[in-house]
Amino acid sequence: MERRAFLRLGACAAMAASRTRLFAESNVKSVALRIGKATNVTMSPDFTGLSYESAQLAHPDFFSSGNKALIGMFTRLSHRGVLRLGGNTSEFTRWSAAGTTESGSASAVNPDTGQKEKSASTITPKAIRNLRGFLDATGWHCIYGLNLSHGTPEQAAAEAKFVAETLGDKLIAVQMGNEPDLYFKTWRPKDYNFTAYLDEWNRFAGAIRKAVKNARFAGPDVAENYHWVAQFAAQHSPDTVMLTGHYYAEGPPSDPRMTIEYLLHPTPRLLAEISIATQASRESKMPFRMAEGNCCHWGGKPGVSDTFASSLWAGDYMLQLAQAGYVGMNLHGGGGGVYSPIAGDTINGFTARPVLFGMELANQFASTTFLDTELDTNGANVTAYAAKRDDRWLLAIFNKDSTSVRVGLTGDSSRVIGTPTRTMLLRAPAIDSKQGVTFAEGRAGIESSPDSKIAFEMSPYSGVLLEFGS
Ligand code: BDP
Repeated sequence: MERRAFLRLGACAAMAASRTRLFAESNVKSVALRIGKATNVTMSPDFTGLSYESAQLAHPDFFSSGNKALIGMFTRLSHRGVLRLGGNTSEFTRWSAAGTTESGSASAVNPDTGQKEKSASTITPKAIRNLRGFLDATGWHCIYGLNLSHGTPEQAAAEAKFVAETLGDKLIAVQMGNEPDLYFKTWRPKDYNFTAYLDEWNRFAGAIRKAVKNARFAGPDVAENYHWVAQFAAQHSPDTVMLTGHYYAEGPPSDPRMTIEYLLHPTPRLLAEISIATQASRESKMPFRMAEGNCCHWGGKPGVSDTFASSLWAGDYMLQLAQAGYVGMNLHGGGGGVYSPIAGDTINGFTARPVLFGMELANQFASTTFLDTELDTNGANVTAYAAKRDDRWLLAIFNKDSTSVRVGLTGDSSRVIGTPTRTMLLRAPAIDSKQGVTFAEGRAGIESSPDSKIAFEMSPYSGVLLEFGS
């Protein structure tokens, strides 16, 4: 006998009462999702990543095997992620083979919002040895940023040599420079262009190749000029193993247009960047990684980047990039930054910020192969992703709309009928909640019906992960 599985997925307990009322008023948009065949896109096992300022290394106890609390946060997110070190402060770090680290400053470094030299920016061998211990303890790998704008090829080569020898196969690649496409605004002449950058890059790469056996590079780590990615890909040398670029969904925080609503709607800029990045990646056969980004640049916007909206944004954004064929992405953070996925320091401990919960949801798709989907949103702000791994089927849906939606699965959905083996809900008391965000096993009230379709209801502003199969 055929059955209809009818699931009710609530965004939160607080919404339960109003949900009934909303449904009674038929204020529910019907959304139709058709799941098709497997694509050739697999989400890489180490897709999930975090990005920190290089200046964080000036506090060697932060990324160390002794920082159990931070190791716990990283492994909760993923057992195989990528830690990218860079940011504005990587343009000021100094390698000191004999040096001692500076003291007297806080142990956690916020996302950097300026272009000035920071007081603590000396990186010593101890920091790199400790970093190796941290990577071993977490199972994570590393992309390491070198100072291109204020350093010399010789300094970069000495630092890269120690980093490569110490991190071994934990090092994916080194990068030279952070957002060099914006150098023309700061420490280079106004006419600084890709050719000038490539010239510098080649001088640094040449020195590093002499010092480091089997050196591996990634780049160009641009802020926004993705044409540089295409140019870099076309010029790449065999030891360049990855293309990189950044993405901040909105900003600056002072702009009143930068709101939760803005964050939750797709932007043409993102689609344009994805198109250039994936084309460059296909043509050069090099993977592309979004190496640094988050919801709002200049450190994030309070009331947006630190709310539940950032959870829905992060989960949806990650799966969008994975489905497009990116090899990974790193959300930027650190210390008390507004958008930091993990906030805190070695003295006060660490806490999960809303954005981390969305990342946790998306990370469930690691190593799965995406399935074709067709979504008739009926005007609702909803996105959906389906994937499979062996005999497990995953479905993630984000209702970024202020109304409830009823999702009906149609077409080739026979694989995901019946009771999900796991139902995980991404929810919070409200879209602008800073506390009370959870990504946890939820209750799904299942009703049966005589056709083989699944339908379920989602509350406004909620996410769900359904798993089917063994
Ligand atoms: C990027 C920088 C990073 C900043 C971030 C921001 O690379 O260091 O923290 O912007 O402004 O451009 O939030």
